[in-house]
Amino acid sequence: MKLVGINVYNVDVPSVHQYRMASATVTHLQSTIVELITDSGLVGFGETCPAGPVYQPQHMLGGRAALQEIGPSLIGLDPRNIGQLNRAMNATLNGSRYAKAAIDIAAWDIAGKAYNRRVCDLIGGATGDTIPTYYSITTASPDEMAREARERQREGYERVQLKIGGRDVEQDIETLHKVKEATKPGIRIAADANRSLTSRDAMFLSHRCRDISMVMEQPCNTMEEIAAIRHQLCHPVYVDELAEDVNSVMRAVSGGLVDGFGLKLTRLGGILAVQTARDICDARSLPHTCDDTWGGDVIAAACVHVGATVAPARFEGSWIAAPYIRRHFDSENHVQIEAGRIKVPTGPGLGVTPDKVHLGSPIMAF
Ligand code: 0XW
Ligand code: MG
Repeated sequence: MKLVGINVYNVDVPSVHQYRMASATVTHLQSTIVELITDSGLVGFGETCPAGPVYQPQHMLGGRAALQEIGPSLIGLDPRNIGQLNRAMNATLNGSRYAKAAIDIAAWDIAGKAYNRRVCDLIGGATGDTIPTYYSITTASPDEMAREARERQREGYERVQLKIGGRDVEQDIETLHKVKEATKPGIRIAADANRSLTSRDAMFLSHRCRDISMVMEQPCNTMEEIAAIRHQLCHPVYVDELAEDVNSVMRAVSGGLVDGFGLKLTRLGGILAVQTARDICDARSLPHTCDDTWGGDVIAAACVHVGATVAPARFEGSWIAAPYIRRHFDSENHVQIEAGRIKVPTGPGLGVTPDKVHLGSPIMAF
C-alpha cells in the first residue's frame, strides 16, 4: 500500500462560550484536518488544533507551515509502516511534532482499517467499552466554579480540573475550599494553573489548601521553578505544558520532579510517541491523562483510543473538547460524553470519519 495523496482541510470550531485559563482564552478556533489517501482506496484522518497561539508554543499557522514542508516527502510511503513514516517526517523537518502528529494519527487510522482493527486494539488493547473523562472548569467566581463542580459530579464526572491562576491567589484558595464543600467525597480534583503561578503563590495556595486532596497541575512556567518548590508543597505535582516530547517526560520522571502528567497527543508527536510516554509512566506508576488541547471528533477519537489502553488505576481520563464546542465533525459516529464517560469508537481505525460538508475544499494538497 502506498500514499498517493494528502489533503489538508480547515474546519471552524466555534466554542459554546469562552474557555478561560490563566494563560489564554479560547473562543473560536480553526482546526487542521489531514487526510491521507492510499492507492488501495483506503483513507485515514488526523487532526491537530492548538488551543490558540498562547497556551503553548504550537499554533495553527505554524502547524500548517510544517505540513507544507513535510507533505511532499511522504508520497509513495506505506502508511501502515508508522515507524518509517515518522522517521521520514523527522528527516524532512526538525520539531513541529504537533503537525507530524496529525499525519501519525491518520496513518494509525489507515493501519486499523487495513487490518480491520480499532486503533486501541493495535496499541495494547482496550481496558473496556468506555473510558473516563474529566470536566475542565473555566476560571470564574469561586461560587460559580463550586456550583459547576457540584453539577458535574451529579452528572457522573469523577474528576474535575479547575482553572486557577491569572488572578489574586486568594480567589483561587477560596474557590478550592468552596469546591471541596460543594462536592461529595470521591471526586478527584486537579488545580491547573497553566504555568501562571509564582513559586510564592504556589506555596501559599498549597499550604492554605493542605486539607484538600488534589493535584497541582502545571503550577509554574518552568521545570526549574517547579523543582525548586516541589518538596515544599503539600500536593502532588503534575506536568502538562512541559511534557513537550518523550525526552522531557523521561527527564521529569528520572529527575523525580513529577507525580503525574497531562499527556497531550499532538504535543508529544502523535500516537506512536504517546504510547512510549504511557509505558514510561506505567513503569514508574505515574498517573496521567491522555488528551489534546482542543479540536473535533478526529483528535477526540485518537485520545480515547490511547486512553482506552492505559491501566485504569493510573488513568486520569481523556479530556475532549466536545462539551465546549458547537459542532461534531462526524454526524454519525461522533465522540461524546455520557455521565462522565466516553464510549470507545467501535469501527476500524479511529472509528470516526469527518463529514464532507465540514471539510469543504482542501487548503493544501500534495
Ligand atoms: C483541559 N485542557 C486539556 C484543555 C485546554 O487545552 C487546556 C488543557 C489543560 O489541561 O491545560
Ligand atoms: Mg493542563
